[in-house]
Amino acid sequence: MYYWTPDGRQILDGTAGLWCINAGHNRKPIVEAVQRQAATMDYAPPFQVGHPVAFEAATAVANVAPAGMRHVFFVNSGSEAADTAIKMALAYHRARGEPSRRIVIGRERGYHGVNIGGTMAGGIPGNRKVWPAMMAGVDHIRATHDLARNAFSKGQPAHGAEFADELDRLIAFHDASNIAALIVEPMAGSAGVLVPPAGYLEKLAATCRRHGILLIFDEVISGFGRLGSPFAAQYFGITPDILTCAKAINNAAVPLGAVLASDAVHDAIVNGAPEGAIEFLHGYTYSGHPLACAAVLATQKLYAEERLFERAREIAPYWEQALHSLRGARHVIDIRNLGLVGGIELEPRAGAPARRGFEAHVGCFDAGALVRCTADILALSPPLVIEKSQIDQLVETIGAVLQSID
Ligand code: PXG
Repeated sequence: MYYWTPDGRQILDGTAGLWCINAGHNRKPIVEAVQRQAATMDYAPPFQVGHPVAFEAATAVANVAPAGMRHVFFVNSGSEAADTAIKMALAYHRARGEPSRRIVIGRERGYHGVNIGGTMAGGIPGNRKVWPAMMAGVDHIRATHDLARNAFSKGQPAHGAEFADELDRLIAFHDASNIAALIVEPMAGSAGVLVPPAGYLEKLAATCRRHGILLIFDEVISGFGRLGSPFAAQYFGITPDILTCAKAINNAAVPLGAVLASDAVHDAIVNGAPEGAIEFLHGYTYSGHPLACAAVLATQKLYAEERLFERAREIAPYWEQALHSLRGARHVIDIRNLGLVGGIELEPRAGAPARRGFEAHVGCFDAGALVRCTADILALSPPLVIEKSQIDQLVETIGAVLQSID
């Protein structure tokens, strides 16, 4: 649960590194699995040949995947997963004889990494403005943030299912025959912890299905227990067509991401290729890297043995109540939570947006706790092994720091 600074101070990790160390730091079974693998087989090519550890890791991921999503494509990061998912969606429509379906719809404030597809489908203006229109044909639905109606919601906010109607507007505008996919984080993380309103994701999924648009869930943050279930897809009871993940897949021990595909997506692409041809011309030198895959196996085993996803679910009510005890604290204009995720939105300082959030981040670090800040929102996502006393420490630290800054 801790980092130590070079001068020996202990820092409580309130962010699981960067939403990724779900089992806690330096877990022995994972460390040893990576060491063993490095000494057994350092590398093998993923083109034309394969190796057993990659297949075992794919099976381990498929075993916790939403029903019907048993096809796993390994990449090296969440960004590569997003771009791979987008290419997969276009390949699917082409294989089925609908090559006009090329537009990808994202959401404002969405984050899908920093490669070309993810940058364009993402909805963070600062991340896009230097590279406008690198990928033709993206559009965005609005974000669901609605402080006026939903401030201090516990869990899913009550208001805002109608934000999903934005998708109907874009379908009417572009025509469904030109739209390949909708990509969203089921719970938006990086841009400030935006929890989907009740009924919103259900509406998006139904609209996609009705119009033959693939639904891509970016579960790079929400995957592997963050919400108390293997994926957000199971938490919300909504199965996408394509799902991206990374980070906690192997406790971030070695870089790895994955794209999961439904049978329909897999079969259309693979069965649609001429006999003997390469089905999906895409892949990386390090896809299925043995060290990363060994870490997947050890991590998934640890999650199961220690029931860490259930643990997250069990401790989530305590987490919620502790976070919301900060209601009324200085500068706080909203608190939101889901699973083991928390967002604390601060009133921006007049004329200096993002400054107060950054000072809170630095103040917490000086006081022995690591919290993320994204503009004036503090984002929390502790390892799933956090104890109640550590939740108290985190919340008390934040409360004291907010009191101390202007
Ligand atoms: N999708 C989502 C939903 C993410 O959160 C990525 C894709 C990209 O993953 P890679 O592995 O390429 O970084 C992410 C990454 C933050 C923060 O401040 C979050 C991420 C990265 C950097 C900062 O919350 N998530």
